[in-house]
Amino acid sequence: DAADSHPLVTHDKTIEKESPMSRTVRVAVTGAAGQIGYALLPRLASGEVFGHDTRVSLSLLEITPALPALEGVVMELQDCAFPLLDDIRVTDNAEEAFDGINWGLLVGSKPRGKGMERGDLIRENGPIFVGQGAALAKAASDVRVLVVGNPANTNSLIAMKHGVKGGIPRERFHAMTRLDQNRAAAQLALKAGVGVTDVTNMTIWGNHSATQYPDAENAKINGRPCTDVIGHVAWLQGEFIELIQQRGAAVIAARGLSSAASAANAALDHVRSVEGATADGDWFSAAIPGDGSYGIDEDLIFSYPVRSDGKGELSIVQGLELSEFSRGKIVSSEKELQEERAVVEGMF
Ligand code: NAX
Repeated sequence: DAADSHPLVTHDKTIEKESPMSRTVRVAVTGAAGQIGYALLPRLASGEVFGHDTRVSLSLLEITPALPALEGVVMELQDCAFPLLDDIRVTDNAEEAFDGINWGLLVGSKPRGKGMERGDLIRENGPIFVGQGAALAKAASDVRVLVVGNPANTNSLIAMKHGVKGGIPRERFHAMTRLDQNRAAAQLALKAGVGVTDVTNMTIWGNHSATQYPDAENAKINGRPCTDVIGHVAWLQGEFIELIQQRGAAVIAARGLSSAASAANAALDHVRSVEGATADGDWFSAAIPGDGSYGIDEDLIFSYPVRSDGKGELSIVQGLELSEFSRGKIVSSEKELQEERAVVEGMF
């Protein structure tokens, strides 16, 4: 039975089997009326993520004032007449939104206001993830959670602290660094004059912030060390890293709005990478709870090189060589995450 072989839905009571060939994955998206939501939802409903034999049921969470705008998005989703789209639930109640979900894509949060420090943003948005973590603990069990809303790593840590109280394994809480991975791979491909799929083993270490470390030393281009192919160490250690760290700001400066299409695309890549088995020898980047690997503080949601077994279980790639330069970068991102955690510790 195809439904029984799906890694995420086997034991979930909410899965409705309509025919031996069809199963339903229930996905919640928060901040669904925002700009990432707008880019994300049609693609989720199209079947490109869970496959063309999987029905998708959407559960959309917004704050009350944004519900009218969300109604418009729902109209458009209906007007796409997606063959695989089942029901669409719309609510401003997190527990209702998360009832029986298999994936929670937590996109909604408040944007950083003018002159706002990172610490202020953390304090502002933390309570959202306290409430949503608690709602997940009550309403969902066989769930995987991807936090996109910034500061994503620390928001995910908060949600995890509350989610585990309801029995959700800590490993199920992720934060998105896939956009950073994609940005880094694309820039390396441009520099080397190759296709983007020729770049593999692209790691983002640490925080989804300006301290993140895009690791060219362990990346490969057509199976060869990226450092050999590109050669230009000063560029790899300088301009390249800065380009990736500052890419979000560059998009805002150019567009007047933050990355949305690429962020939505990355969220879908993340889900796909978790669901499918990782190709031999490769890995992807995701911020996940630590396990002491590379001596990094376990009690953080930290971006690592990660592999999926195709059954939804992730593991951190072991044994990568880290130069002094790399270690320094990783430690500074770890420090930043520890400082962020200190700001929100009272919310756990
Ligand atoms: P928008 O401001 O367009 O949309 C956010 C939506 O969230 C709004 O509709 C708002 O009403 C809703 N919202 C606020 N509080 C909520 C709550 N408590 N429950 C449910 N919904 C709530 O922002 P958008 O451009 O879509 O970006 C969303 C988040 O993604 C932001 O925090 C942004 O910083 C973050 N990003 C993260 C990225 C990453 O790589 N991890 C990259 C892109 C993006 O910057």
